[in-house]
Amino acid sequence: MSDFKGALIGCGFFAVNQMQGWNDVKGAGIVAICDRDPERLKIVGDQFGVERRYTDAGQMFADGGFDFVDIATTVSSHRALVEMAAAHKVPAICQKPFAPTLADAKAMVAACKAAGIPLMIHENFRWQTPIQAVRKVLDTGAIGTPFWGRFSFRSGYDVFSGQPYLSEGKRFIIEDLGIHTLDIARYILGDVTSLTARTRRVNPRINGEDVATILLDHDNGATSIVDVSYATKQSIEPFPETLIEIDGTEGSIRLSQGYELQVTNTEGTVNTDVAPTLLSWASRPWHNIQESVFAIQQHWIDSLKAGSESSTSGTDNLKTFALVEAAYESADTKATIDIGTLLK
Ligand code: NAD
Ligand code: 89V
Repeated sequence: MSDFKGALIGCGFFAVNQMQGWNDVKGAGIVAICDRDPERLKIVGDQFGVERRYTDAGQMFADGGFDFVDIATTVSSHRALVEMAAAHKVPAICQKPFAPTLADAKAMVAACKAAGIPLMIHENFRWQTPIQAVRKVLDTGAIGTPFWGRFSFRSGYDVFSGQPYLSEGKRFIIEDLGIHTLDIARYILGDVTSLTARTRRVNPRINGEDVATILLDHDNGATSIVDVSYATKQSIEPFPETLIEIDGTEGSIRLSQGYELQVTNTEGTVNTDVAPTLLSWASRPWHNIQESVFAIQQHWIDSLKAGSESSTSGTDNLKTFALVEAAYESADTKATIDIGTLLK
């Protein structure tokens, strides 16, 4: 039997990827699942052969018998469920977006700290193979010191068919997708001091913004642009690729559509294929995201074993979530937002 026993709450659209990921993770397995919708509970329970099934998370925690909980519900339930995990001293993974507000997210981090349990936000995009490849190039020093970047996700893909709730909220692309792109910008160029944003809604059938352009000032003096759109029709649909441009003092990096990585410096140009692996259970075009689900879940187990903080811990992810809050505030007020003030 696996070393670490997990319980998963929320058996919806994305949780199926997480369950597949847990099957592949070394040293862990899911022993109990919960969904308040009995139909989803049955579908996922039958597909993955999990016998312990609950419609009430409180009852599942009361029964116990697991070492960590994986919260895969939508955002409105995140705070209550993470606080429930803290009350039972059960280490927790919580899906992005962290919480409805930054104040909620701060309270969740404080509750986990007080309980002495690790909290990781399931911010998987930095774990994608092409993003890891860009990070590795920077770490070799091949392009010197980066001073400028662009992190771009422009698509016309119909995300609403799989996730209909995305068309309903007052907030859309920054909270749901831009949150990943902002996290990648932090992962690649470091923490952010201030931010300016502009948004648009192009699709008249949704409530939130579907286009955002965000200017970031990083701690190290670098400047970057995060631009995201679900209103961009192109000849070859790039979903769900994040495209990256980085300029450094000694060279440049370009991550282009089709998972092509190009590194240029005084020694010349090197092109590398950084396409993600198509896991046995994965399907295109989602395989990039699906592989990163496995990777972040393996990282969680490795971190639990080592007693080390995860890469996207609650504390770390507050700094990404603050950028989401700042982007909405900046788009509303047209002001440049100081991130340090938000994080106080
Ligand atoms: P979904 O609506 O399909 O599934 C959520 C499930 O949670 C539903 O079955 C619902 O009944 C259940 N649920 C909600 N509150 C509950 C509670 N208190 N107790 C028990 N069950 C509860 O949503 P989804 O599309 O699977 O998204 C879930 C989360 O995953 C969202 O936060 C979303 O942003 C995130 N997501 C992340 C990625 C990624 O790449 N990281 C991709 C897609 C979705
Ligand atoms: O991350 C998400 O929640 C998804 C997707 C990757 C499609 O944007 O909505």
